[in-house]
Amino acid sequence: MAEGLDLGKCFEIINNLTTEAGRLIARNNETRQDFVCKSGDIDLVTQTDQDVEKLIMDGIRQHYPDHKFIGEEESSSGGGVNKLTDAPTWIIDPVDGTMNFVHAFPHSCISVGLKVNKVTEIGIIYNPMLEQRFTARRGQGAYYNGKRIQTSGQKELGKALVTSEFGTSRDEPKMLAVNENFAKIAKQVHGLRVLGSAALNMAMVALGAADANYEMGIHAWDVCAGDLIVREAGGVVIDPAGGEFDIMSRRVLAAATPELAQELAKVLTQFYPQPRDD
Ligand code: LIP
Repeated sequence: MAEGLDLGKCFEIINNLTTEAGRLIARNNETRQDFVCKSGDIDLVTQTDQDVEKLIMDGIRQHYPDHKFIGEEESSSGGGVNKLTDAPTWIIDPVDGTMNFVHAFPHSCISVGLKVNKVTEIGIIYNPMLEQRFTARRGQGAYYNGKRIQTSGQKELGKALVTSEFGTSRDEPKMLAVNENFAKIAKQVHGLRVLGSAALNMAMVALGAADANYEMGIHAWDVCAGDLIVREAGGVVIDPAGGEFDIMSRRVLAAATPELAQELAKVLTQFYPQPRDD
């Protein structure tokens, strides 16, 4: 199914689709957005989330009717998360940082990754409010607005700027781990930042603007593009306990270097979100 797939053409198509979708997001971000609550009172969705996901899926289907999708809003509409197979699969968060979007706080983005044979070949993270476009193709480096980027190379936790999130659920076991980690990490690093977008947090690591990111509670669509972009910028993406990254586990740790990743993993209180995405 994937033999002979022109990944250069795929990249061009998704790049253009994210530009078109970005115009829709930026236009709708000028005012506060109406929203609906999904799994809880801080897990929001807007009509723009729905419209962007449909725009991207319809645009891809015009070229590749047999490609598969794992989209945040489609996955939340009752059918659950589609199973990831070897088929070319587009993993889409139409508006990552929907809470920011609702408040017209300009740190939201479209995050799209393409997996073929379960290997991520393309990643795009695009914040249209601030014209921040992060892109990567496997083996071809990571780029910010067309300029090659690389991680900071930071190896020491004590000198690291770390990003993480409170997340979009308030369930007690998760919040205990989140708060314990914030309290611990804040005492051991240069600084802790909460952007409100998992994908943009990872993009900051790729840019060298942050040195590490961790989060337990995210979904595959939050991290698919960021995983590739960080690695193509010379960073590492692992499980927050120090093992191999598992995109369906709802857990991620991205860092500028393996040394920093392992140092951070050693201090984190672990939380294992359920259900997984698979
Ligand atoms: C959100 C992320 C946020 C994370 C949440 C959620 P959404 O994505 O942007 O950083 O903490 O768990 O995944 O729901 O806005 O697309």
